[in-house]
Amino acid sequence: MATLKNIEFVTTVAATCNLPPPCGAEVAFVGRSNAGKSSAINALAQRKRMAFVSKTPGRTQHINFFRVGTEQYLVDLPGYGYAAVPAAARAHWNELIGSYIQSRPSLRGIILIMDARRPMTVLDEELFAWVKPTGTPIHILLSKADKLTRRQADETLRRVDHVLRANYGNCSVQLFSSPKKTGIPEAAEIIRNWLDHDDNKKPPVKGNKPGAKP
Ligand SMILES: Nc1nc2c(ncn2[C@@H]2O[C@H](COP(=O)(O)OP(=O)(O)OP(=O)(O)O)[C@@H](O)[C@H]2O)c(=O)[nH]1
Ligand SMILES: [Mg+2]
Repeated sequence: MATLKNIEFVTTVAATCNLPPPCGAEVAFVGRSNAGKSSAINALAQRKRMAFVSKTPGRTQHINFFRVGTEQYLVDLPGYGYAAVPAAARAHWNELIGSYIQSRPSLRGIILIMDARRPMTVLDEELFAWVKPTGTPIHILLSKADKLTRRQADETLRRVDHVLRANYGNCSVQLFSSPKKTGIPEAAEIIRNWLDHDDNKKPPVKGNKPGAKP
């Protein structure tokens, strides 16, 4: 079974110009503020408090790098869509996230976290538009699945899978819960695959234009 143990914090970055050199392989965790990105990293790492988790949205304000192997990294990004931060800070985060996602050569795959109770928001769709031209694969974790009944969770999974099949190639989805540890082996397998192999990127989809920034 694939694991992501022995993770260690490496560095935190507040501006694109300070990003570490793009050597090796990276998998980024993106999604709406408070969706559960940092919690998912902790759950996958089987650590309690490595990435900073908070009930207050907008807690991850910088890009945080965690090493999972020789020149292999998980990257925790600030969330998008949190209305309560000042417009200037929001614009800065969008710039940071956008330029990282669209131009990072070492980025092998994106884990997109969506609250299973509110999947595929407009901002999530805008993120797809950013990513699609790059050919970077996306795997969606429908987080907080523990807050839904089994039936609701399965229905949500089916619905999101249907949208992906119709609109987005190179994209997959699963249910996830950090406190219940649901979905960890599946997600770890995908991340390991991305980190260990460099053949996951498909050619960019023709005719696609980047959308507005989330
Ligand atoms: N029930 C439940 N709560 C979760 C889950 N994942 C995260 N949470 C809770 O949701 C809140 C936000 O979690 P974070 O991991 O900090 O979310 P984030 O996406 O990193 O948030 P920002 O850094 O602010 O963008 C915290 O109170 C977590 O305990 C989950 O799978 N189930
Ligand atoms: Mg966070």
